Amino acid sequence: MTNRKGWLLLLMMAALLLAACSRPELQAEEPWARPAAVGANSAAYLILRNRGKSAVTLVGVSSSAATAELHRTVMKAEGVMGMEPAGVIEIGPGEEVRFEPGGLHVMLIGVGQPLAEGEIVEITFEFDDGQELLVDAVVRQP
Ligand SMILES: [Cu+2]
Repeated sequence: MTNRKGWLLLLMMAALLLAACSRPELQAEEPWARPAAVGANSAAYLILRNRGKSAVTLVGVSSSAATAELHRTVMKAEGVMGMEPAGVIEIGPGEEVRFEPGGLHVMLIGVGQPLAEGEIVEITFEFDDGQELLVDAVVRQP
């Protein structure tokens, strides 16, 4: 192999690595968010499916619409529902994690502008390796 071919190969590998930074192995299915008035809370839901060959670890979430947190709805006491931070969420290869009413959700705390049906809420999922996944959630009734 000539030196020039070696450099070309290196450049191509660097380009491939850059392309991998957007989490192509993750599929976001049916992302949606609840309508909300200004200052009120909303929540977003979706299914995150890992089509890759290794586990990914979700560590946080952010949104341009509101302060965002990963939450889990839990039974606090007999018949009393509450919610708590979901912590770190691992998605194994071939597995899916469902964010759905009554379970995991992306809490949107104090939306900056009204979320009306049909609008789009941008949500960024953050992973432990520094990569991110941007998802557009459609505002609709449950
Ligand atoms: Cu919540």
